[in-house]
Amino acid sequence: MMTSGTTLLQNDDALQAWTMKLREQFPILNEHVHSKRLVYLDNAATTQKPESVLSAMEGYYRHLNSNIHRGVHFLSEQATEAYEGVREKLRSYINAAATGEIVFVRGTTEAINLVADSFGRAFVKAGDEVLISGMEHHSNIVPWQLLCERTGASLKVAPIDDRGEIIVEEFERLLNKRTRIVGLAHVSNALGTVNPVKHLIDLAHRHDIPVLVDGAQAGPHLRIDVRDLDCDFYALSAHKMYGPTGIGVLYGKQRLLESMPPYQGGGDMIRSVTFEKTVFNDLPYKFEAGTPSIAEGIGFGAALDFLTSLDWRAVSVHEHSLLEKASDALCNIPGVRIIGTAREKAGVVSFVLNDVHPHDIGTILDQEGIAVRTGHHCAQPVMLRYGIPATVRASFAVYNTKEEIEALIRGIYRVKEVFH
Ligand code: 7TS
Repeated sequence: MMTSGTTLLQNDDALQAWTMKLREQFPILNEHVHSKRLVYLDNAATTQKPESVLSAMEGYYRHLNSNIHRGVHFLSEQATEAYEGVREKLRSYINAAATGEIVFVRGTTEAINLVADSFGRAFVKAGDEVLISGMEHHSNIVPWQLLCERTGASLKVAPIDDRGEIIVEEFERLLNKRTRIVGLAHVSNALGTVNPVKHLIDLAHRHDIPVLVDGAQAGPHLRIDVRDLDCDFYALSAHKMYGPTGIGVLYGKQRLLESMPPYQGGGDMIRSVTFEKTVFNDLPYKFEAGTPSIAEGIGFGAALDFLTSLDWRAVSVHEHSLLEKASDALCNIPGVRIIGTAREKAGVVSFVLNDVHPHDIGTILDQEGIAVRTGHHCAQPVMLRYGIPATVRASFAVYNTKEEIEALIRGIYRVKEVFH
């Protein structure tokens, strides 16, 4: 990890050694599937976890297990300190201004539902508009549809072009005085497109419209700086960032979070309760009702330490080289069509092969020990846009190797043998 990205760029052996060292931290990568060494290329669904995350979670249950924010006893104080320490780590990792802007949630899905519900109740009414893009995950579509149904607002969609890029002029055209909020993926899970979110946020802000960025797929591949982006909300899932399931974060600008009503009621989110009146707690606790996922929070902290330990120039060089190698090799296979050819991509290559159903491809690859995702990837409107029912999606993480890409390509030739 001491090797600089520039050295890696020039030296294939150094890159290989760097990756091998990283792989040692992930015990599951030694597993065998159908008697073949596991080739895990389903990282956009969830990444694998390093030893440090596993032991942080186990350590909590073995040595610290207790509820947080309520006990004066030793374990509770220690657990509270550990959990709140992660909030500060997150604040620093995404460069938020204050820990009050870091709301722990179950994941990206809950983060978006929280904003759609709470911001929606405060600011969205009949006749208003919510603007999203044509490449969103269902998590960044359905909560807004529910809001629109509830309020009589309408959902507008900025279209994407054949490459899988948002048509910026169309996006700009759809911003108007009725638009209350914009929701955009930073990176598409179905196409791999990296959206120019900073520019799109700037365009929305010219109309004073707040923007929520769905960062689920950006978290593992990009360094996120919420103040540089100037986004109003940013949503992340720990499990896509080498951390556990069941925990994620909603970043929100303090001014906005303060103006929004609570999402759920219960313990921890109150200052005082009588039957007549409840006074809510300060940020971020106002949005955190009930006992949270404590072990998972602590595991998220270990995942952030892992991410912070990486040389991000090297991550970028390595992941781009995997993506390029996979895309080039797939393009050279007769009958393969890559879905999503944006100029800026991260971590994902989606494709179809003649009229072979992606599920059949996935099943044959599985027999070779290769894990990919097949289907609509919870992005059915993207499939509709390209006139296909599904794709095969290979998605990469820092620990993947070029040998694994070669295994994938051999697997696709095996599929061709079976079907022709
Ligand atoms: N947004 C995007 C862009 C995603 O890729 C996903 C999950 C979500 C939101 C929801 O995240 P969650 O952690 O709350 O479930 N995407 C995928 C995927 O591509 N395959 O499995 C899950």
